[in-house]
Amino acid sequence: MSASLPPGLMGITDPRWGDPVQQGRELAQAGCRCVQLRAKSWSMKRLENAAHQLLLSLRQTQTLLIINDHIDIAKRVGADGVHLGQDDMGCHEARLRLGPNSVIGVSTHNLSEIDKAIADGANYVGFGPVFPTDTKTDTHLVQGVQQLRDAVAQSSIPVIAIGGITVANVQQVQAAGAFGWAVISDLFENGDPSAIVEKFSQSALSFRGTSE
Ligand code: TZP
Ligand code: MG
Repeated sequence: MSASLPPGLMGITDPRWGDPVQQGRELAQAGCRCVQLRAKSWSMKRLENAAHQLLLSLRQTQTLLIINDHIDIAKRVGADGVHLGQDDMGCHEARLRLGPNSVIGVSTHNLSEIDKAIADGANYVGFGPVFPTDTKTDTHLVQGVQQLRDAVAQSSIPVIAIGGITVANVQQVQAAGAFGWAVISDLFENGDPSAIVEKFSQSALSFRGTSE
């Protein structure tokens, strides 16, 4: 499938709050058009199985499935793309393995990582953490909104903000020019992901209304 990245919310699964397949399905049903399957502690076999099941469901709502870390799983199940950290397989090699139609995203924390991701053929960069987060403790220093603004200005490809993004602060991320926002805990920690997806959608709509 040749897919293009939708703007707005990228919902990321997390087994801390339940079954990632169910999480992905619920996000898609609620209107989230891009789901990243992330389950760091899971075996390859379990993750591949989950990716396969989730993809079948997401196809029904034309929702993109991005696989965190695992190019081979993305390729085998026919997912739309992968998200790679700085310590994962390089984007250039991933592009050779996945071909031109896959969506490849790379986590970045500074302008030189953004330049490299672009040169290596990434379709988008993740940038963050924009705000403090408890979800990923080995992550870099908090970047803040001004750094996000600089990243957006520098990047010729979409910038997806990540790290501590909530319904309460997403308008700052939108105002900084981010193409999208990748979210974990705000979606799941209060037990009603559908309601939160709806709030993120409303926020994007009202931001567009005020910025036009
Ligand atoms: N990469 C940088 S911060 C982060 C990742 C995966 C965690 C984002 O999770 P949350 O709960 O939305 O802050
Ligand atoms: Mg990774």
